Amino acid sequence: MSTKRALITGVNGQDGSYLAEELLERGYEVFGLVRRVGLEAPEHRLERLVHLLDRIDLRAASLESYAGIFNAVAKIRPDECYHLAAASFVSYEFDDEFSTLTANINGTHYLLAALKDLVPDCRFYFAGTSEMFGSAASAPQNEQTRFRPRSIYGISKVAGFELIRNYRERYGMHASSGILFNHESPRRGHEFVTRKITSGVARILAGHASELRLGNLDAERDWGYAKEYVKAMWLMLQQPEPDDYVIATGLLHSVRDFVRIAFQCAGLDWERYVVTDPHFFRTGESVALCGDASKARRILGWMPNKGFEEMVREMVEADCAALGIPLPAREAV
Ligand code: F7E
Repeated sequence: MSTKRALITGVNGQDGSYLAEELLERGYEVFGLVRRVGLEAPEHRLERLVHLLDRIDLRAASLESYAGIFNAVAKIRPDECYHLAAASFVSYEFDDEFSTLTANINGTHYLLAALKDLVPDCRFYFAGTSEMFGSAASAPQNEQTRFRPRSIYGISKVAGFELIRNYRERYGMHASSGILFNHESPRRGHEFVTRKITSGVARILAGHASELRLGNLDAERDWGYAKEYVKAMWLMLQQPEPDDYVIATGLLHSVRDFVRIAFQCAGLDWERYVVTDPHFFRTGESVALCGDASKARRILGWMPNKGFEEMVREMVEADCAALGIPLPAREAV
């Protein structure tokens, strides 16, 4: 059998870089779409891919241009396509609404339409999110739970999700959506709370900062480990039939829990350093969402393994190592 070709959008993000590694290990030929500026400054903009640059084939294309996507798909002719690129920070800024909606919905539509016309047998993965549930009326959330998004990002993802379902039903495409709850790792972007905390701990330990300013410490999330979540994406595309799956741990932790464990890993008392700052509070954010991934477990044989505390420690260790500081010996957290 010839080598399978996989195309990843958002390949330079947290999930994209782990997925590229996963697919390379499985013998795939991996292609990534990146913006032209990314190729111009790879050591800076493609930092999560530096160790893979000689093993993956990066092509410049903007998801805002149908022509660009069409040309890239025509040249690559992928067997599997993982659409991870999106404006993914859950911003509540009014100005961001327009660009988030346009980029996320059009980008998904352009890519699906190009695949349908050029390689209709290509299997497609769409990165859905728990933000689609928003203020869900029931918990835990599963594939039957009604979407009630509370952010523009969530709304854009519901639109993408419906595009996927329509292309699956109308054109018979093998197109699946993962409804992924929060997932973290040392490669998480610094704008998200977990990485903000672990890099903040490292900076305090190194003497580069004396405080960490955060928003709502009572906010709760179902936080999993990104490396495990990308395996679920691959599993979805190996199924005989396309479908939608919730991927989650089913466990809730608060931002305060995360903070306490992260500081404890560094031998610090969090209450001496953390300052709550109204600037980082969100109005009308999603309720504490908690996923029920029993369908993924039953059909894909997928389940989360890494524990919450172990993940927090890995992130703190990585941020400390990047600053060249050893972490105090492990104590029970
Ligand atoms: O916020 C609270 C904040 O920005 C988590 C994205 O991957 O997951 C992610 O979205 C919680 C929220 O992630 C700060 O209010 C407190 O309750 O890390 P986050 P998110 O908004 O949940 C979903 C599933 C996605 O799909 C998204 O793409 O933490 N929080 N203090 C804070 N959050 C931030 N960013 N900064 C703070 O200082």
